[in-house]
Amino acid sequence: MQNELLNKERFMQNVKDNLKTLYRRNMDEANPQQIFQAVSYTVKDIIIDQWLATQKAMDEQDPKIVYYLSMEFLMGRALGNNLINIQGYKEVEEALKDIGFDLNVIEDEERDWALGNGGLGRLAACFLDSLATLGYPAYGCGIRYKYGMFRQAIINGYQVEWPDNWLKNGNPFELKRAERAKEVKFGGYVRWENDEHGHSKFIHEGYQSVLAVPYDVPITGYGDYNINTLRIWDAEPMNIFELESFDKGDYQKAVQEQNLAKNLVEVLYPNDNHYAGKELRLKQQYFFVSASIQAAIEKYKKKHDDIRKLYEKAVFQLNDTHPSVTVAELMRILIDEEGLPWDEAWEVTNKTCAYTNHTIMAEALEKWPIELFSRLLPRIYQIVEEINRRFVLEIQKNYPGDSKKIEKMAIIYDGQVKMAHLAIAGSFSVNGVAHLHTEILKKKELKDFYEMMPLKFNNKTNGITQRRFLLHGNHLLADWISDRIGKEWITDLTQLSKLKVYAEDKKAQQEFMNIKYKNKERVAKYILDHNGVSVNPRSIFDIQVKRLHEYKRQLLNILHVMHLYNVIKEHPEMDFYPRTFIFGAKAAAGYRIAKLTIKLINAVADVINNDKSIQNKIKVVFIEDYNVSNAELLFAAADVSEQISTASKEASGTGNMKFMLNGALTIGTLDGANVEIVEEVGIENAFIFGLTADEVIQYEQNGGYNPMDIFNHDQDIRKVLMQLINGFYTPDEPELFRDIYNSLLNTHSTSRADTYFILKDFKEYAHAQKRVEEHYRNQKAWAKSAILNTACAGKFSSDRTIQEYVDDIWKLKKVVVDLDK
Ligand code: 26Q
Repeated sequence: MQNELLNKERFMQNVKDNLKTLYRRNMDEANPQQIFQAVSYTVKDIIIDQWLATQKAMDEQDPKIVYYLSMEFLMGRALGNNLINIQGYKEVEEALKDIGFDLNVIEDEERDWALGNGGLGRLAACFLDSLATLGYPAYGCGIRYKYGMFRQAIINGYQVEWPDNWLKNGNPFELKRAERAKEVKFGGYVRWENDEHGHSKFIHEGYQSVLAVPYDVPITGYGDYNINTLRIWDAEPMNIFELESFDKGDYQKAVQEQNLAKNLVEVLYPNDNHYAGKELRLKQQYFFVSASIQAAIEKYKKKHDDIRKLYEKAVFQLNDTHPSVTVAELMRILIDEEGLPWDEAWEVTNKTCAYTNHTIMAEALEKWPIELFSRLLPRIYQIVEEINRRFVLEIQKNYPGDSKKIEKMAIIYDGQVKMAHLAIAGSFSVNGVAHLHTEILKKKELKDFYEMMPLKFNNKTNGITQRRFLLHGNHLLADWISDRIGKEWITDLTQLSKLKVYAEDKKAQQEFMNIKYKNKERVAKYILDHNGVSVNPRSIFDIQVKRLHEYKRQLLNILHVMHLYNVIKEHPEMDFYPRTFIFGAKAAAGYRIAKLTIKLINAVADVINNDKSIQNKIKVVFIEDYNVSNAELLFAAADVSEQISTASKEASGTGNMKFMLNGALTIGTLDGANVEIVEEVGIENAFIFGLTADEVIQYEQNGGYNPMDIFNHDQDIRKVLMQLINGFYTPDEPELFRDIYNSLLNTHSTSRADTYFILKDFKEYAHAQKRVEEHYRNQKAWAKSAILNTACAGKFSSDRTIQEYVDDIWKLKKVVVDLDK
């Protein structure tokens, strides 16, 4: 085995022992789930030693630690990833094969850890992987939701949500750390009191408490022995005994505290890029922030007595505004518990917190009503008020007499607490997640803040981990690459540029396309098993997988499919390269138009897939329950990557990078990181279309455009749009898609028509799709472009992103772990 800690015989012996201990079974009696559990415990055993060694090294070296605070960690599955990282995947695969088990099947026994919605949550997971691989000391801090992202079923074409009871079979990799529990307080009131020295002191009374109990999960890095920790918090009632003792009097409170603990971590909010001002959500935020900050300070104080130097040993990175109550919670602890005066506390806070912005969508901005915020977190609210008072003074000093600035920048305004403003005021760094996104923040969304504090602003273009999205998800391509350029790419993705010399090599092109074909066969089988639809792996696999959102424009994609279908029906003789359009998307449970779009995709799929007359030229497939695990398969099998958001709306995107890495060509707008993808691979190896971000912003400033002009003049578009309301796809319910039709053509009280410029971009999109087809017909040209996409993906490793965070923001040093110590 490559990992000297792994010995095949010993490994299998441990699996056998674990089977006995856990299930009283022998190998030949065990089912796949039991094997999964036994193998996972065996892997955990190996990891534990390295984890201990890392802890020991951290203790001795006392490094600065980054605490990555995030409401979401979309981890996917752990087993395969851990095997990859400890470099034992192939060996364990063989060992299991010897006893008649397929590792792939065993891996499928693990439920996805779906503790996140989409991009932001998956980014956090990639960052943990890179931090561990690079050897930087880090904690991921989050919530151990009992139910993660809902499981999606498609019934009669509609999305149906099922609870994700991911912990049902237990979680072999987690470790409960009851001894590290922390108390978190909600509600009540605050009063003043003088202490023995006559100093006034805050007393918080009448509150409800919950006990935050951490579960630690080991985060393996590739190859190295450094194991970091993901710490996710569960909630338990503080005073479990009080319920039984009626004489204590406060029976009511005890019941309330029980309920609070039960509800707090019950479920992940399934909104992506959309803020819903739910009280429980704010409770979740404060709950995990307070527990995490308390734990970090406790750790610091074990070794250091001067709390004013906290920033030398800790940095809190806020993953969007969701944990931005950190700023106030840290102030509370520094002032109320550590006794610092305000100014000193503020300096410490400001040197310890950093904020990442992930969106410019106005509807995603978190604003909490003062009433709710102050009732739930009375002391925290007082502190936010004081932060705001001082911040407003600062604004006035910079812009004397300019009341507009205060209106736009204040933290508390118009009855609301603006979390982004709190995060910016309290942080030393504010970053966007792709070059274009950061520029838009500086020039538009956060212009006033940028002008007042330009030095805080910086860009960190997102990245992805090649260990999961190539090495694990695409074994064939990974091996092919290693055969050509060695294995260094696994920890240095820029090495991929060495593949450029193969772009025009006939044999390499053949091999590359063959691998793609095999991966397409694998997905074709998945589709046959799950959808009962047979698709041709020789057709172009054109894939759009991401959360369903109007700005991501799945609607543009399906309207274009409807158009193609019309064209093929009208011109059956026309040459048309067969195409399989694959969609995967979850819609937030309350997002009506998004759910209707899913129904539309499925209705179109039903008609087209069953129309014999078009001779399988088009197939449309909706992948049920899109998640990290089936994503890995899909990226590996894609020819075409759909990245077609309205320019300026997608902060970065990360799926775009995963497709590119696996040799898919992008059809997309100049939005988010697409801009940088094209910079790397060359515009001739992608299909770029549509309005630019500047143009979109221009239109928006002028009140939009009139989609009716397009409707009136373009018969192709008109025909497609009429099919939304004439029962073409749903004869029993001709009006079914009326709302989609209206969203494109009618101005509403809340929004103008075609807010996302779908009709405006339609023609150019259709034309770009024609270019896709022409390019694909030339297999050599396509293979060259595909190889170049992989070869030019080096920039998009999260290793690069993390190194930039370390150099510019966190200033961390690597931990050196010596296993023999
Ligand atoms: C906020 C308040 C209440 C409930 C939910 C939310 C909420 C939850 C999730 C708001 C936003 C999100 C998720 C946002 C997100 O995933 N943004 C994406 O982040 C990626 C990583 O930076 C980018 O690549 C994507 O462009 C961006 O859309």
